[in-house]
Amino acid sequence: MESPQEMREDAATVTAAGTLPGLPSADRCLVMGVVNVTPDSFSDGGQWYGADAAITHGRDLAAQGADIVDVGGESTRPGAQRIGEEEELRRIGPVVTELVRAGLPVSIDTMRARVAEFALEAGAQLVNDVSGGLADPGMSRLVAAAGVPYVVVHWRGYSRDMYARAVYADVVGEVRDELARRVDAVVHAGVDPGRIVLDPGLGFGKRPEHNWPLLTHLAELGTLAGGTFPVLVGASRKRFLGNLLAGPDGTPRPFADCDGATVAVTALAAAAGAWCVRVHQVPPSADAVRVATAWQRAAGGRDPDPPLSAAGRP
Ligand code: PMM
Repeated sequence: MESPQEMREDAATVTAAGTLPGLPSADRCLVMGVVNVTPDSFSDGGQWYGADAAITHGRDLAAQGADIVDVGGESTRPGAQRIGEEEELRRIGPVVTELVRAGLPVSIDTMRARVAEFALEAGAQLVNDVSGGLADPGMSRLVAAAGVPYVVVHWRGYSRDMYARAVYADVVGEVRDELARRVDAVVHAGVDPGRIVLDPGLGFGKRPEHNWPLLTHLAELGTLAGGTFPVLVGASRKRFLGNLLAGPDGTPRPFADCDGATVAVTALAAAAGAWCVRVHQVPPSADAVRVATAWQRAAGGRDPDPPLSAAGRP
């Protein structure tokens, strides 16, 4: 049997090929559109709370160019209290079912194995676990058995008090080491390393100043013990962007006015080789990915593939 390190080296091959099973080809950075079926997410709280509104929103995001729609029923904003499993299932159930039925690649954003199981049975193609498998020991086993791609996010604990754990001497090194430990754990539980995506977990147990070095070291974060993993970046509308764009009196820019900054991060992350960006506003980030891809090709960093329009982007 291969060691986790050997398996990670195999993963490098999968990443180089650019495709994860069941998901669109990654010959460019993918765009994941966010469908928060919550009354209280910081970034779009309540806007898509009802099932009908969320389903329409998911379809709209896909029509606008989202490669994947990420459905979540539990807010992870700083200070958020957890909701019950039944409530989470009630929120995401009809939305996942209908978006899958509409033929869209659906990702389930949950820390709970039972919620992920429901979504996978309904046809979701990816599990996005902001706890990186720490919140529910059943999650890795479920993902292993299902054989689906798994986003392992860096996380140090629940949102209600996550800033208490936001203490780093070397944020890039610590996040990388902690992600490596999570990869070892989930691979040990049976997850195929070729299906793992890593995510630095911007804002999760991180203060604004911690997110910037993570963004500027994406390649380092995705390279563990000789293997390279695809990296997902979730910067959209996060508080560190609002802080960056604060007014002269120091008042942070409201989240909905941070989409320009989000697009800038998309372009930079895509040019740095991110596998996917998770965003609320799809069209400008889809455009930014096209700019970054053209930029990389002109710089010799990507194969001169056909234009994205020929690869399925509207
Ligand atoms: N951030 C949020 C929720 N889910 N998933 C991944 N993989 N990465 C993230 O950074 C991430 C996530 C919180 O943001 P939201 O409330 O705007 O959805």
